[in-house]
Amino acid sequence: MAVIATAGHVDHGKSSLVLALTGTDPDRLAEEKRKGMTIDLGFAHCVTPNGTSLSFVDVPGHADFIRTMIAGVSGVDIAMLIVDAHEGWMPQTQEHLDVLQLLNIRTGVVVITKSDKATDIELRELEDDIRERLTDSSIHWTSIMNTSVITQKGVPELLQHLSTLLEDVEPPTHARPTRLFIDRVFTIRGSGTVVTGTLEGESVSVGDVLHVARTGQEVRVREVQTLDSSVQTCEPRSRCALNIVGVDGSDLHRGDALMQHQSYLMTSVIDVRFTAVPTLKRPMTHRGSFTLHIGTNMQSVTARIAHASSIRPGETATIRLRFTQPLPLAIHDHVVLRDTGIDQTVGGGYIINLDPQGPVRFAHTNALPEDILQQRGFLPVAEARLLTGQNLQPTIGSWYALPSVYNNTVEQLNKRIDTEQFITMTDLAAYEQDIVRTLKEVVVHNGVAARAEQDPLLNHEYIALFRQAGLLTPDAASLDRNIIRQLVQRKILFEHDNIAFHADTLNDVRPELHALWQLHPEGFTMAQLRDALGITRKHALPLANCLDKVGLTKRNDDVRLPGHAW
Ligand SMILES: Nc1nc2c(ncn2[C@@H]2O[C@H](COP(=O)(O)OP(=O)(O)OP(=O)(O)O)[C@@H](O)[C@H]2O)c(=O)[nH]1
Ligand SMILES: [Mg+2]
Repeated sequence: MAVIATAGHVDHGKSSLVLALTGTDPDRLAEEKRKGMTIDLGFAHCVTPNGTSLSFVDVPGHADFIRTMIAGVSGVDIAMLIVDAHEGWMPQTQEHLDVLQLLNIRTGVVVITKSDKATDIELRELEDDIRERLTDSSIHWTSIMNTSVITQKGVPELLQHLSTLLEDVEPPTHARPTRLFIDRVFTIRGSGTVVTGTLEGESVSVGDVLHVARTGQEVRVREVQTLDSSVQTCEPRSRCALNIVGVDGSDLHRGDALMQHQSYLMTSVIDVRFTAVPTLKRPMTHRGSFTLHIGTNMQSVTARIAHASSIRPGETATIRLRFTQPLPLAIHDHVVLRDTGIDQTVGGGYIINLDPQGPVRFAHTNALPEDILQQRGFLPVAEARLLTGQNLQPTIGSWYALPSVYNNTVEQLNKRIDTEQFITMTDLAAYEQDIVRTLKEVVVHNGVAARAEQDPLLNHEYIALFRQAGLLTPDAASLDRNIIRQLVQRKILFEHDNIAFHADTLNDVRPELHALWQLHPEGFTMAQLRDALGITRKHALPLANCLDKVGLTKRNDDVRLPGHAW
């Protein structure tokens, strides 16, 4: 069930129209009643004579509350652009139209209100003016209707028209998991926390477990309401109130989001295919105090233009936006950018890359999965899915790579094993380890990969001996020096002062090293290493030297710092 949002200049009759349509005054705050002006979002719903349920979000028209307006219309399907018959098209009519278009709202109806205050000729002139202004609009404007809440003229017709529009609403082009950008939070005594918003993605049911995106807190849905009634399940793209357990109401606010666990990528850097609004007074540059609006969230951002120094009004380009608080995002999410310095909506568009890699001058101009994945080589398949929004299948193990990237790596590993004759597994990245096991005739034995027919040295008992010994390694001087030397040459063993360690043993102490640096960020001493591992000084010194050799540590006077292998 789609949601309908109002839009339009202050005092043009948005709230009065919602009241006339639904019987509910969306201005519920005392301050709103006193000032005769909408300050915060209002909500109302009704059932039309033919049985269709209509759900409205009423937004404020005053320029000071534009940020609230943007939060209110995000996620809705249908807009009612409201124009006062007497005042006609005004600045916020234009800015609200810009916002609706940037957020990719597909369908709308224009409503001329207060028709009781204008003559038929004036109304026709205004209709012509509006039609002209909307000629290039990206929104499908189905009708321009005249109403008056004084005479009730046009109100039943508008209700009828909205219900037919609802039937034609198309599902969103890009499927999403459940996400609820919160627009209201309140606490009901005895029931706990209630959050409301326009639901995206999939439905939410009683008993579902969701996560607060910002904090990762888990919440359980105790009750679901839509249109003021308790229901078992709330369908996407409708207004949704959730009574949730597991988080205090005071810990949540507008702009927070609930989502299914790890179903969106949390990021604070995005590339956006951005279009500057045609009414912008001068070209947009990266200089400006920008606020980014996504869903009901808004934050300060810095903007970098990818392939130019400025964007002229009406022009489209790729920009990179950085903000502070990571958000749960997907490609094709729509965003709006305002410059709070000049107090104007400068433009907006859709996300084409999340957490983009590399310098901004290499940013893409589209959201093609191949482009997104190309720069990333191998990555966990779960992450590849979040980045592209596609249900990709793993290439190897739990990894995903584009076929070209995968084939390249296979070729390189084959070459390497042919020239070096064997590869110590701990020298390889996790995805390479998975690939090596699949290479033709390659066997992995004692942590060493080699072609099956090869070198008996790789099966030498010393390898298993050192591997099993771990840190309590035997004195290499008492063993066959010739074999030890060859194993050291092949980087299966690492040796210092006749004490040798298997490569795997060195890698196995990663957690302890990590813990040591947590305690001693300035670097740990030999004594601290010895105590942490419970070994003798005789072993600690060679161990530290071998750790230096594999790059897990690096020496700095008397202490060890993280090496290049991290
Ligand atoms: N004559 C006449 N007055 C109307 C009509 N509709 C609204 N008004 C008056 O216009 C004024 C503003 O109406 P609102 O509904 O508060 O306007 P709004 O667009 O919601 O205003 P904001 O929310 O502050 O942007 C009120 O005094 C209404 O009584 C109408 O059809 N005819
Ligand atoms: Mg209002």
